[in-house]
Amino acid sequence: MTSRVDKKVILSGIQPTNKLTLGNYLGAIKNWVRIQNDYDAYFMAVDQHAMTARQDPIELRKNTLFSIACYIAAGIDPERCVLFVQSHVHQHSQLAWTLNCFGYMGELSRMIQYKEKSAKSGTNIPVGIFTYPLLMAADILLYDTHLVPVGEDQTQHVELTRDIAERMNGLYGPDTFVIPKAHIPKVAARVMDLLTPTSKMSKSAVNENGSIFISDTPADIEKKFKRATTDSETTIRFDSETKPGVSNLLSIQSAITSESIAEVIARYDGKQYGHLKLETAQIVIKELSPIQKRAQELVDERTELNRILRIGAEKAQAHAERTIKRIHERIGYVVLD
Ligand code: AQP
Repeated sequence: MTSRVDKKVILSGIQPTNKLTLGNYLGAIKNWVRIQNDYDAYFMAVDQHAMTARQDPIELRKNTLFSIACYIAAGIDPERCVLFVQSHVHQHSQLAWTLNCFGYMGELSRMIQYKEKSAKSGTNIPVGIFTYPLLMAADILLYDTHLVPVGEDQTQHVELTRDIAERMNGLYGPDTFVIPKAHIPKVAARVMDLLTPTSKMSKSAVNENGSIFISDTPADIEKKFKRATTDSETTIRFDSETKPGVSNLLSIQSAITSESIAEVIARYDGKQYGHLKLETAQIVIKELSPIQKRAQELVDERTELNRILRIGAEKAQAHAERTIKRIHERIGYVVLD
């Protein structure tokens, strides 16, 4: 058997900005479950990243706990992986400050997400929206991460992390930081908004009817799929350019059942959009119901969840502290034994 130390380190996280969506589940969590045994895996709820937008404190706490509970309910094994909440490991902000001193204004201003998010923030743009890629770099570098599973929209941040790590390796020695790589999953499900299928399904969508939340009731899920935008044709075929709505429903089914798109389409020979919508809803309900139920039990009961979070924080802190000591020694801080 391969031990944790022989395996490559993989790290990923989701912001608990709202309730998790079917997009987070199919695009991230389901893939984490699939790969957790192949890597030394670190999975977290990145509550400090959520802070770049205003959060209701009660909701943020609730969403953070529910996120972790969903990871476990979906199949993340806290005994095998390091499962934790970002703010439980103070070394993330500690390393982020150091990286703030090595990242350049110019490279941060080129981040597409900064341009998009600052445009939404109006005139008072929090500094965190500008500097959060450095917190993300700290998240990654703290655990000597080799691979970071990310959506296409986050690859620029992994590139930035690599640039800063290489810069510091040049200054302080080649083994100061492990240079990470973006890991684009082989089965990369990209779930689109049900009402506006040209945009990705998002936790913070303006109209919640376009997003399926893991915590939605079966009745809500069915209602949302029934209202899903399709097109004026009647044939069920895959074309994300001209038929984004229908293609999204086919992709969702394929991501859950592991059938190819062609196999899903074959089941709809001679059937109508109504069948496709209803059956997609049923497949999603069947997949999410047990996760929802187990996650809610974990949150309601809390003792087990607290135990898992405490162990996760301790394991993460132990690794993070080793990295902090190494970096502090290299850059010239006084390190106490
Ligand atoms: N619609 C999606 N399809 C596939 N994957 C998705 N992910 C998010 N939405 C989809 C994946 O979930 C992980 C973490 O996402 P995040 O919440 O940290 O950030 P995000 O990508 O900005 O997600 P949201 O839902 O759009 O967040 P908000 O609304 O808070 O800005 C990533 O792996 C991402 O690819």
